[in-house]
Amino acid sequence: MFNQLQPVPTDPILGLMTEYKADNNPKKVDLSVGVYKNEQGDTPVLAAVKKAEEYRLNNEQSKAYLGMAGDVRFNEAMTNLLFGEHDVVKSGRVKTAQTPGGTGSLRVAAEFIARCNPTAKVWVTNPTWANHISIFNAAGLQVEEFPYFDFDTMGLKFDQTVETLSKVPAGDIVLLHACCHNPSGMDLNLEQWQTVADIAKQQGFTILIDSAYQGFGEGLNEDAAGLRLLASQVEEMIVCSSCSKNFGLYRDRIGAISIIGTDPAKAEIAFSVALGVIRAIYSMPPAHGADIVATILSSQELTSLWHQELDEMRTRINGLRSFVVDKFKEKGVPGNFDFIAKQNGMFSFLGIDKESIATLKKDYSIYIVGSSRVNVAGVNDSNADYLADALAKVLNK
Ligand code: PLP
Ligand code: TYF
Repeated sequence: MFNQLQPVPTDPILGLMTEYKADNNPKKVDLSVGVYKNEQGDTPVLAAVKKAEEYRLNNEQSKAYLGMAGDVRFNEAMTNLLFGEHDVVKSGRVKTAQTPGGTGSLRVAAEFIARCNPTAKVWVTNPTWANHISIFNAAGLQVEEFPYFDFDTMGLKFDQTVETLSKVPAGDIVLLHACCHNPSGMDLNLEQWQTVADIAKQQGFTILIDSAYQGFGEGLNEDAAGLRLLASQVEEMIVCSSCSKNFGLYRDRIGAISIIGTDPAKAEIAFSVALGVIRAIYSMPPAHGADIVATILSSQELTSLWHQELDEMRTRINGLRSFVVDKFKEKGVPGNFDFIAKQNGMFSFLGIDKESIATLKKDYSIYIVGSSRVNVAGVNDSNADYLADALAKVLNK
């Protein structure tokens, strides 16, 4: 039965992560996978997380099953983190379930959408996180792209975004990144979010928001402003969120799916369908990550420690963005990279060709995703000169 199988290529980003680990060059630089790194190039466990884990170790009462929706304290805390004091929360129109990571949340959303409308098309930004396409295809849904990032200007092509979205029919899904767009770093401004809301109301399609970097762009509330604006204006919406980056809980696999319905009763029905999906995939999520997040968010002391640590990560990334632009200028890297300082989150495209990316890996052990996406957080004081010199040499050839 297995003999007719063909090998599946590894995820190109995670493949690079493995290659980087195996590289013995002491000068190696990892700008590939989207994991935050500090000045030392490490991804340490946050202090707030360590404290919450200590508390858990001493106070955990039971390992009995959690239930399909997961940890109710976590679900409430995540709802508040995403929506704040929003009408959809006060009116009981939003229901949240804990999921295994943002990926698990997207997978549940995909199956949920397939149950709502098996012929729904899912419209994603061109480009988007490659896993989006695999996840929706895996649920049997067709994925279509709408124009988003413009490699000529390294900005948005919003006119074309509007043109395409204006033709998307009711019954289809439009997937937007809440903030820190992966892979381009280009986000919508509030005026553009409003335009999307107007088109969604006019056309009747359903919005799905992927919020994987809340707090990494401008701040926790600022990064949720777009999704909150939409939630005020549309009747139904899905939000998939992840605690991998902002709580640094990557391998603990913790995220959430939030479903907004037209009224509390409809939200409850939709939620029951999502729980049915969860039951048939993994029955219920693992407890650890949710307990850590819930413990942090229910303690003033731990919340303020977490805010400090999140601010530190965001400030470092934003500082690095200008630092990299200046460093590239100083070292004579050909081209104008000013756009990097204007983008959000960990990622930007360098806009360099595939051959140069391959040379950077082969000759300099500098790891960049094939699309030219770099994780800015991989840069630090010790590798910036090496990186900029290598880029100048390779690109000036
Ligand atoms: N969505 C986007 C845009 C991402 O970049 C990621 C990255 O990891 C995820 C979702 C999924 O995150 P998780 O690791 O929580 O599954
Ligand atoms: O885009 C990234 O680098 C992160 C991490 O299959 C990631 O989102 C990459 C690939 C993948 C899972 C996570």
